[in-house]
Amino acid sequence: MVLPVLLPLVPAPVSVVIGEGRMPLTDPLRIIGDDAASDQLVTAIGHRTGILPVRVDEEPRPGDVVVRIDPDAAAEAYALTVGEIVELTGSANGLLHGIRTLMQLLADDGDGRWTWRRARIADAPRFAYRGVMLDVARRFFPVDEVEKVIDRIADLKFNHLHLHLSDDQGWRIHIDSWPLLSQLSSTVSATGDGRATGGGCYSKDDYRTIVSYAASRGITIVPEIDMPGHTHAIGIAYPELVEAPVMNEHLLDDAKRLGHALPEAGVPYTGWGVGHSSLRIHEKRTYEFVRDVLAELAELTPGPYLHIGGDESLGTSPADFAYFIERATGIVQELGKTPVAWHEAGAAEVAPGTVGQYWGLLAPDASHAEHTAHFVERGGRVILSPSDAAYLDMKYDHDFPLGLAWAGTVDLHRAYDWQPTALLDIPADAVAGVEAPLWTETVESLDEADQLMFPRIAAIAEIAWSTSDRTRDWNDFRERLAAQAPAWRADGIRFHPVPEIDWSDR
Ligand code: TNX
Repeated sequence: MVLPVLLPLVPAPVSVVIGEGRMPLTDPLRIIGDDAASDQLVTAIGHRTGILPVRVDEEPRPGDVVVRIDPDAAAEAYALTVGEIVELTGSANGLLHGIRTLMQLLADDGDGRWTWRRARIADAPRFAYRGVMLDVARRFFPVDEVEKVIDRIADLKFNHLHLHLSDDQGWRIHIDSWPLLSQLSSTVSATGDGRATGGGCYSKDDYRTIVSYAASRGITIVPEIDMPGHTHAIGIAYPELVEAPVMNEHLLDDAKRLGHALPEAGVPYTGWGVGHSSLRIHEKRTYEFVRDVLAELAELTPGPYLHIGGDESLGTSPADFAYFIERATGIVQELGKTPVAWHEAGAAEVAPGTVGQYWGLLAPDASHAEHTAHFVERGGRVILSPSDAAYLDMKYDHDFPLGLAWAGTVDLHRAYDWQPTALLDIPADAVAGVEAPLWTETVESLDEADQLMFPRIAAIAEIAWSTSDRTRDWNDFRERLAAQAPAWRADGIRFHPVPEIDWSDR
């Protein structure tokens, strides 16, 4: 099904009735209703148009915007009518989504004249989990940049931000009970050519700031401590927790080709190799560490999830890996949180209800599919991050200067054209949702992150939010997406102007 006339909305809403003509924004523009949502709408309109709306508490009159909580609305649902008045109702988070839709209905008619496109919209998400992952371990993003990423993804109706807080190259969150991590394990970030730059680490207050900023935008933070592999940085502060690096062929080849240094115990690592590090699986102290770290993170994190990593643990034997994963997911559960782990962890008897994150290909390798399905057998659900479609760090094409290409190149069409419930042989209701990870080995700035994220992140947003697989339409999406360019430019988003889209100037 293709919408008969297009409204420039991304992700596409569940139902749209397009009205006749446009309604001019009044001056002053009056906003009546719910505080949290109205305040954000005031800021957004002011920023975009230069018209600063006023909040009033009066009976609505033509031209006003009315924003009201509907106690009966489903979790993230909203209804929006742009007629003689603009009327938005929904759940608390539904109102936030409605505001973003309303902002996409703003049209610049030239000469400083702003109008609303008239429409009646009813909307709610397809998947409850719609995520983006930011790798702050390879390249540290300070709080203000994380907030900008939160704004960007909230505008596309994502509701989870997964922070990859630790990896071989750095540890990015202060832990009171293991204080050397923030002092010694966070001193460098990797750069695009494997050199080191200044690193960084979130204090607990920084992290709380991120959590509450995200919450005010309807976004839940999912913290990840990657274990038992990807743990080289831990060994810089606490050598007794980590085995000596074990080289693998791929790492050696890459290091040679790229001119990167090899991992060396106790020395910060800035290469891109994976699979060389492992926690010491049979030391009692390892589990004191895991418990302390996860307990402090659980205490800081109001959201339900703690991600324990579990990917690419090539330096850990399969038996040790399985033993570790069982214990670590069990610890998360004892702390009252839901464990999340990359799909390899499905080789183990994960704690019941553990969520698996699939990062294999669109054509799944049999063992990846099997490991992922095991989470479902254990009563958990699955987050889909197919690397050859949803990975934001894959190059658009081989000439693109940023990103990697180990999963192939991912142009916009490829990011858009896949079907979450057809990917693995698991029941449709076992799919919790979709997540687009941005790994940052090649990323040195927010501008560079933008170029990799945008516009592909909008394709993933639509897959996660909009209707069923059948009703998605590429050409329709292309037109709606083209219309986002002016707002993205106004927000300072350095999107990559992919040739598949005829980008709009206005
Ligand atoms: C694989 S995907 C990784 C990361 C790398 C990424 C680069 C996954 C769970 N692990 O360690 O950063 O490839 O694309």
